[in-house]
Amino acid sequence: MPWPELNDCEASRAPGDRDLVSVQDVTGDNVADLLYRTDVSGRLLLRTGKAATSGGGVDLNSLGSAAASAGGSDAEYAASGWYRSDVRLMRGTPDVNGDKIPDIWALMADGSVRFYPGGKSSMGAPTTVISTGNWTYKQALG
Ligand SMILES: [Ca+2]
Ligand SMILES: [Ca+2]
Repeated sequence: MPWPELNDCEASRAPGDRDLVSVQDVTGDNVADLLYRTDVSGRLLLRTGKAATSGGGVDLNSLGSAAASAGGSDAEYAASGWYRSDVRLMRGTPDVNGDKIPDIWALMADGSVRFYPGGKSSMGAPTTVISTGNWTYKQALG
């Protein structure tokens, strides 16, 4: 899903080069974070949310721009291999493997499906759950 609305201080980026992966607490502080893909560099980036000052939950403004986030900038969550030409479809889910950190299912360009275990600051090593070629023509994931 292209995400042209995402406000960011890096104004040189063209709209539509980002895909939302998930809005869940990745870092473990019970405040939602924003995980997204940038097709500019084929990476996953993590924007950490700030707690709302009243009423609980996340301060939505902290997810609106890198500068307003808890970390003050978007952190690299996965360093490479996440171009749209690498990972055709992906779906961030709540925790699957029992460590309380959200995970990702990914449909690769070769038609395989991988499970990526999330970490608090970086993506873990994947497990291939459906082998090459089997899901080549799937149009949606999840
Ligand atoms: Ca968090
Ligand atoms: Ca997990």
